[in-house]
Amino acid sequence: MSRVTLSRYLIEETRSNHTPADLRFLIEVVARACKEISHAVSKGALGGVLGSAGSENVQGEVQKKLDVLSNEILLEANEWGGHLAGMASEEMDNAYQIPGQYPKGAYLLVFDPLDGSSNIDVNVSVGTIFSVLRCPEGCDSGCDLGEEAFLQPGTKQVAAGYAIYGPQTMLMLTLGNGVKGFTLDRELGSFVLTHDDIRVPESTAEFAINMSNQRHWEEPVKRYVGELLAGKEGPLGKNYNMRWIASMVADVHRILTRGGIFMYPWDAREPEKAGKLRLMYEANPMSFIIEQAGGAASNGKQRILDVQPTSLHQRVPVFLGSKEEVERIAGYHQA
Ligand code: AHM
Ligand code: MG
Repeated sequence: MSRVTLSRYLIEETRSNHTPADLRFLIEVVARACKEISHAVSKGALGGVLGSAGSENVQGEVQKKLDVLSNEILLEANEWGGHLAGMASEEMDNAYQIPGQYPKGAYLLVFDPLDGSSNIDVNVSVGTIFSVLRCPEGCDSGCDLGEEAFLQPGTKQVAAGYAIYGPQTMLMLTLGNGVKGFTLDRELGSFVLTHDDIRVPESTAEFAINMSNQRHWEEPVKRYVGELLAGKEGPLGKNYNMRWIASMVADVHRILTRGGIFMYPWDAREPEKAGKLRLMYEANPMSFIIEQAGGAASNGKQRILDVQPTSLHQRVPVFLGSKEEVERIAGYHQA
């Protein structure tokens, strides 16, 4: 049987009228940029790409050289093709304007160019997360694009995905009709469909959270994790295993593969911040993927995809993965 590459999959999606041709082109360009980032990540010390860039991003976090490089790769790959009205990135203060010499298109691209970047220097999986929105009417013409154009709830995403740079480089993608997984064939230079119709098991016995913050959590999270730790003897009546990679892409990828619940709750270390993870760059695209795979995603109080963003770099508590467990922790927030 012939192999289905990402390009062929996208062309078939266009033929069946599910994916407009310009969206197909956009996804192809993002995938090409991810290949380039994958290449840079894999060179490590040989490419001189490890370590800090000596700068900070808008959230006051130290930028790694690969954060900066990955951001540039995505901007350069996507600015000229005529499919975008603008871009926004976790690593940039403001929305990125498409340079005047290039045509503009109908979509907005939002990304975390290198998620989990604290893992780069220790050679643990990192990734690129992206989300595609439609540009509101009138914003794709000549005018400068403001932040407001991006402030759309996650339900408005037309596509989302992530690339994981691990033992294999993979691209996981949703166009709103399920989730497909593609593995990079390094000899061919193509992403090949290897995981059709990915489903998150409804129930699970595995959880992911940074336990070192336990004393700073709110009561519902303390209660829930306490019950998970109590195992068979506790109210949930079964033993749970724990994993925490500190790369959202890697933790979510495991959950898509074998189930589980991922949590990054609000905590009292920086009480004015709603959480650590960002709504637009991390929570929304991952929630879209997880829901499309049959899982659930909540901020404890509501479905993440329903949250109306008020600013580009907004943060949000995140509970996502197997439905049964996400519903349980959301229920504890209501109790
Ligand atoms: P980053 O986008 O700056 O890399 O931060 C996001 C990452 C997530 O990938 C991961 O889930 C989380 O931060 C880990 O945080 P912590 O180090 O607090 O456990
Ligand atoms: Mg991130």
